[in-house]
Amino acid sequence: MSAPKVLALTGGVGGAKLGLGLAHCLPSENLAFVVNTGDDFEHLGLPISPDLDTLLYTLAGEVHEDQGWGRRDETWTVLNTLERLGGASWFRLGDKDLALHLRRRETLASGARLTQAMALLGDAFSVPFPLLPMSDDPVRTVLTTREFGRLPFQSYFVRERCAPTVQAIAYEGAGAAGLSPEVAAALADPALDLIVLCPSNPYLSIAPLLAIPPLRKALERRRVPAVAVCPLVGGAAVKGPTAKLMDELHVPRTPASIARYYGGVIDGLILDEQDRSHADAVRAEGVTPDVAPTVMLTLGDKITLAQRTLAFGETLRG
Ligand code: FO1
Repeated sequence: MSAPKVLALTGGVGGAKLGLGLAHCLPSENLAFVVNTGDDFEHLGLPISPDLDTLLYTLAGEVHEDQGWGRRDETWTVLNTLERLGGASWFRLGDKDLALHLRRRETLASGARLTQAMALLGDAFSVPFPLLPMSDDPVRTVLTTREFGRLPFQSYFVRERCAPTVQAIAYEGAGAAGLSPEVAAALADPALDLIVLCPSNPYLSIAPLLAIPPLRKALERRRVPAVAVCPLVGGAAVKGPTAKLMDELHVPRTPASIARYYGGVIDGLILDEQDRSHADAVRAEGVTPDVAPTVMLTLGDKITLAQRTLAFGETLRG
């Protein structure tokens, strides 16, 4: 049987882990990524795209394994010097990472779109898979919090360490954002077999994609199965604020809530083995459940989950 052609929607560290697993299972022409840019912002005069870079560094084998973001073997001369000069150091950009940001800024300043800038960086890191920003138009995730009122994403996530209580989330600019030619082509590809929603934070990493009207519409009108991997294990998130956010948004921390949230854009949801007892509740949401080990600690775990995801997609294709 030939390898399926897969489009993976992703953002954040959990998404990149499954992305790496998929990259080990599929040839380069059979896998493309559409990546959240709601976390993007400008800092120190540089355009920052954390989820694109996390995926780039992960697929290139350059990611800092413990953090899940940034580069391994990083050095911090510029940031430490900047701090001594009274500059902002709360958002940690290492020396090597800064070089990438300078290159991206230079490329964008020459008139390139973000998609083209990422293609150039992907080539530079020998990553053969397209890493497509969800849009070339700016979309910014903004949280309304009890303590601070309106907080841009990175101020909430990094500066305040996700501590503020979230009352609402907005994806500013999403309503007016268009599809790049590259994302439009990937969604309309007649050879496509499967769409995968990676185990990213649904509210922070996947929702910005779904808030872009033509992207949501294309997913709703899909002609191939779409499978999500549940980011919860036993009612907790493997990493990050998913469970805390669900509490604050008064959503039960269950796989059925994730199935409901993704209603209309997925056909199947992979639950962790610990959550086997939730399968019927997921089915009641009109989504087919499957059960697999979803905690990805080793490369082997990532590849195994990717294989299970592809096999589940194959089952749903019938
Ligand atoms: N995350 C942190 O927790 N602290 C940081 O200082 C930080 C810096 C940073 C720099 C570049 C980059 O690409 C990512 C960075 N991240 C940092 C991660 C990032 O904020 C989050 O992983 C995502 O935005 C959430 O998906």
